[in-house]
Amino acid sequence: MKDLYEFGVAGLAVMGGNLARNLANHGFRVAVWNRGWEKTEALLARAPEAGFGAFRTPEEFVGALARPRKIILMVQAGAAVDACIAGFLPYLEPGDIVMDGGNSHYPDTVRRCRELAEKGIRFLGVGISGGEEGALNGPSIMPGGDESAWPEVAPCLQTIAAHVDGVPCCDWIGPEGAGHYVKMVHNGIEYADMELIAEAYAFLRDGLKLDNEAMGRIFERWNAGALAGYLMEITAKIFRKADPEGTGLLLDRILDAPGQKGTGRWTGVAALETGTPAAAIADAVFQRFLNADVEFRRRGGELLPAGTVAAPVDVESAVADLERALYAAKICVYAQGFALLKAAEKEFRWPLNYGGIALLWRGGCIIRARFLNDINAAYRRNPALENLLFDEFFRDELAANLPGFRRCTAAGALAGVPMPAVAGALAYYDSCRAQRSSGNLIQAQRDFFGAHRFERVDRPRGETFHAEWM
Ligand code: NBP
Repeated sequence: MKDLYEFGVAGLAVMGGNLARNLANHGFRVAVWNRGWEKTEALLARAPEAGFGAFRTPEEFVGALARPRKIILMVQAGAAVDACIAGFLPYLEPGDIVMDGGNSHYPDTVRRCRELAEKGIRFLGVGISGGEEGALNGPSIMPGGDESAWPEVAPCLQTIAAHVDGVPCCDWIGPEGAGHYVKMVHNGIEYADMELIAEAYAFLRDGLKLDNEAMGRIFERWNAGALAGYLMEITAKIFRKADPEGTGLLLDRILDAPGQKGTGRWTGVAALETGTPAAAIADAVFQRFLNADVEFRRRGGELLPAGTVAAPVDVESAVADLERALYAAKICVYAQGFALLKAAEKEFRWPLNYGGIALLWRGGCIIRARFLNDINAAYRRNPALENLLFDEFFRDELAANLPGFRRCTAAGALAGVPMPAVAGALAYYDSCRAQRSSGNLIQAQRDFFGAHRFERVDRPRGETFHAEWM
């Protein structure tokens, strides 16, 4: 029994290898397995001090673990997860715990939870954020699934997670796919956060014609204020990085064709499926698609006139407005992200601790930012908060920044700088405060062409009418 390993890591690419090292660095006895032997060999060479037990077959690997076995899969999302589970199943016993630490789509996690529960295996979908650096030094960890397994894996996961103010960035999220759902929303917010920053860069570069040096200084300054966070910090550093080929700033040599791996798209789909307005997140995804098509934009640049409107610009006040716009838009983006979390409560009956989730995202992950403390405080003030925008602190913050938010959005439009996430966030804000929206006209049109009926403002809700429009 003494020689058995406490924890098994399956899948030893960048994330799995580093997570295994993180576990070993914290004194856990770790067994490792990878489908092919090369990655195992590379890991053993990279971290000989870790004392890993390395195994070539699922049978040897599972057999080397203390019961109930605790295995975390760190393989590519999708078929690889099912293949690993199928490979381990013959050797697992009821009560064993299998965790999927990859970026799995939450409906797959729901399915796996149910399938494995039938076999007595406790399955957890564990969202992990922070990339390879986070996996090694402390990621943000979002576990969900079979809650009976949580007390058994919590000491380990909370130890290896990032810590902020002594609090681990890892706590129980909820049943079935809740952990992976929350990780997905994290990634959706990450897309929107990155898009907002990229739009600010476009405005500074193309609208205000600032050079890289000046932009670097601006991002450094912003990172010392309310916008402080990892993405601002790395952006400021990007403006200082020279091209190793000696042509100037590396950023200027990078093709403007952004990639994506799909979690932002899943968030957009979840927003549509749950009927949750999260346009800034969806816009960030669409913008990556549009920007990735370099040739299309090149043709568009030749064919489409700019029609920009010259307006007098005071650079200093334009930059100040941009900071206000960025902050206010960020509040709107997070309001949309947290609305998506709330939707999961309604859609899947997963009760989520919103304030607690904000705390998990303060360290280890990509969206870590000072601002998350304010979100946590908002949900502590009112755990049933209907929308983040309605919180008193954020209402005041928005009120203070709104004129700059509006001026900046208008300035971007006049200068022909595409800022869909900033503009969409402002439209979201205004839509949330519209006591009389334009939805009456939509209802009239629907009734006109399709006899879809409408409610009247002067009759009780639920009573519907049809008009003879012709
Ligand atoms: P990858 O996503 O690149 O996956 C490579 C691993 O999957 C290798 O160990 C590979 O084994 C294994 N694998 C594949 Br592919 N098919 C398999 C199969 N049928 N059976 C067993 N193993 C299989 O690795 P990663 O970048 O380390 O990411 C791991 C997970 O963590 C992913 O879900 C990813 O989305 C998530 N994640 C990644 C990051 C990041 O920054 N990279 C951040 C957060 C989350 P092989 O060596 O035999 O081919």
